[in-house]
Amino acid sequence: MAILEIINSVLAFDDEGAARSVQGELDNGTDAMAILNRGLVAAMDEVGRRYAQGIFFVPEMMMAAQAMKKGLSVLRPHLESADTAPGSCIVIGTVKGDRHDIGKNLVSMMLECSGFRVIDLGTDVDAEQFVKAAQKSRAKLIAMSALLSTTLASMKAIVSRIRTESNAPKTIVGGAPVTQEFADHIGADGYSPDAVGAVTVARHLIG
Ligand code: B1M
Repeated sequence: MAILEIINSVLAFDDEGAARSVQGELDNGTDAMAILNRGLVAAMDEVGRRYAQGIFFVPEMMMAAQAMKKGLSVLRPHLESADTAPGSCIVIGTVKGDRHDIGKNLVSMMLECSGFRVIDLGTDVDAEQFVKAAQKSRAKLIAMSALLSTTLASMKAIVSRIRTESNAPKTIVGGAPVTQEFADHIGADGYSPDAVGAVTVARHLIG
């Protein structure tokens, strides 16, 4: 079962195996989103479980992330769809203090694949960097990701700062510890628990 091979390759930190098994599953005709969610994302969930249980440590998380990215690079062209082309600009980044970028990259990729122009500021991005990039590109939406409960405070501060701008761009937030309740609490305009939903919310806010 090739989906299982994808999961096992990521858990074995096998970059080439991850790429090969993703390609194998594509060749079998499996839908790219199913490969993403049931294969690569499921593997990272298991990595998180093993880290929480003390079976994996930071080096193992990094090696697994590397293998996931390799698999994602094979999948990426197959996730592209030109069904809509809103063309609006979105600035995206992982908030200050946070170096996790896999989920943010997925969101970025899905937005791009849906026709948005995306400016990706990477990780550890502070409020001024978001604001300047949005001004320069005339972005209508700023998208923020956070994976650590400790960086939720950064997200709150960044949303507050953006809201002080005249003609402030809209904001969308997400990431494992982020909830709709938290998004409402900090005054974000949108929230999605996953990358596909982020596209729907972005379309609703600025499409
Ligand atoms: Co770290 N890490 N990590 N980590 N890491 C977590 C997040 C953790 C939950 C693991 C655990 O304890 N079980 C835990 C956080 C606990 C907490 O705060 N609640 C944790 C920790 C503690 C840490 C360190 C502090 C460990 C240490 O050093 N002692 C450290 C922090 C470093 C820092 O950021 N300053 C750290 C470091 C790392 C690595 C560098 C080793 C590596 C990151 C590599 C990289 O990103 N390039 C890493 C990894 C890989 C993980 C886990 C295992 C996997 C994260 C991931 O990529 N998931 C993670 C455990 C887990 O989440 N299961 C863990 C796959 C990805 C597709 O999912 O990012 O959730 P996710 O994105 C989803 C949704 O959340 C959503 O869409 C995506 C998919 O649909 N989404 C959005 C994300 N952003 C969105 C934005 C949106 C909308 C939706 O709108 C804008």
